Amino acid sequence: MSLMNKTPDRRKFLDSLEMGVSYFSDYSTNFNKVVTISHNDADGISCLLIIQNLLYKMNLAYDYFIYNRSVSWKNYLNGIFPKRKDKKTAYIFTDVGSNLSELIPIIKTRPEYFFILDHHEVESIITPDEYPENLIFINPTLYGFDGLDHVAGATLAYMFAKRLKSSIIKQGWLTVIGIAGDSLKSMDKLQSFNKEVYQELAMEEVFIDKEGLILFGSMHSSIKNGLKHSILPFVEGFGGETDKKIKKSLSDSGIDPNKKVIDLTDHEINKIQEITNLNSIGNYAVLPQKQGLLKFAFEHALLLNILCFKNISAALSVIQLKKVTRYAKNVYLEYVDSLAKNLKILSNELPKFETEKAIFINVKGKIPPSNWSDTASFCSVNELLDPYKIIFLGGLEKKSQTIKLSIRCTRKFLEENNGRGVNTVISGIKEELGGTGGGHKLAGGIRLSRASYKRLKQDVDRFIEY
Ligand SMILES: [Mn+2]
Repeated sequence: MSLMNKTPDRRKFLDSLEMGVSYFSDYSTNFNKVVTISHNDADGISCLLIIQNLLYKMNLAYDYFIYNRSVSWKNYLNGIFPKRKDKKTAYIFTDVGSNLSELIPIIKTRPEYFFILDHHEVESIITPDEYPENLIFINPTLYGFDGLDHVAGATLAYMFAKRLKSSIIKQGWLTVIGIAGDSLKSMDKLQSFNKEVYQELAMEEVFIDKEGLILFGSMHSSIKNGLKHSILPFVEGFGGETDKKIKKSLSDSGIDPNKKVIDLTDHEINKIQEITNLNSIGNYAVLPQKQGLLKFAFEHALLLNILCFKNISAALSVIQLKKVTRYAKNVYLEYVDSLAKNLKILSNELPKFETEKAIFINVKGKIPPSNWSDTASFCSVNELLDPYKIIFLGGLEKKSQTIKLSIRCTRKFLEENNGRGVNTVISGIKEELGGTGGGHKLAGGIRLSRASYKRLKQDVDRFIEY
């Protein structure tokens, strides 16, 4: 079953949103406390702050937790629920909570109300008329919207909050961070609710929408660093190269290597396009109340995503700061520097095993395992390899003696394969070859024994075509 070809039903989705909003509004006078549970990424943290601002405006006491999906919902919530059941507490889940086959059995046994605002595809065959009465489930993917292209978690949280307190518009910059973090494209390419909310917030001047050369990952920096550290697009021939080489190319074309990316003139941009084959003019969001790296929505979101894995409390603090800390900035620079270098390695020197539908890349010893997943993701969004093939990137993991693979495909691949994406392929592999793993349409991962890996390589097209 593919939701991709379904035309979104806007009316039905908005009805369900309004219904959820009026439930929350009606019951809120009975709530002593509202607990938000959100996802550990930029979008999730943006959602959390939007909801906390809402609860503050509604004079409701609040608390929060971050869920990183490393344990089951049952184990996670057991650690959160108080011993004494309290009807007067409500729970709001944002950017998580669509795993209904796990959640509904838990929610059924609880006296509290649960509001779930999520944009991930629903993992359950339970139909809405079977939801327990204390669950209010708002998810645009149920009505044919695409959770990646049409509506970010923060867009949904904002639409919910704005209907309860319209002054939440002032915190709309949080929504822009969520959108930038989840959509991985320039802002002129937004669609549906993401686009509508983005335009509304630009009109309200809570952020500034600008057009220019897109070098995401390094919009805050000089053109020299921009070409070197841009991860979207990755600039072949410049990304991950030495300063000396980049400076020379720029100087030879009469461009000051130290000029800021955002200050480049049209003439200079043209020159850069000539020497790089870059074709990335687009729109980006600037947050005027912030400074340096944090001024730029994509870079701000990327920093949050990096910190969510390294140091979650630093992520929660950075989003509330005007200026980036030295610690966070160093973490960020180290990240984009190594990611750009990895993308360079990937786009030229590595041996690949290719079939009609798949590309296997063994990066063991070339790229550290902690970077495999992000390298695979940005390899895919940048289409560094054939976009009509699935990428299997990984190698032997020493401690487990298993083959660990990050698996990615592009939108183009999905269109060619009737919406059969990474998660479907992983399910098929697990069924026949064993192993552990999972994912969504565009991204996922699996661990296999060496013998299974060998069989997978021989038979991969069959798993993909089914
Ligand atoms: Mn999200």
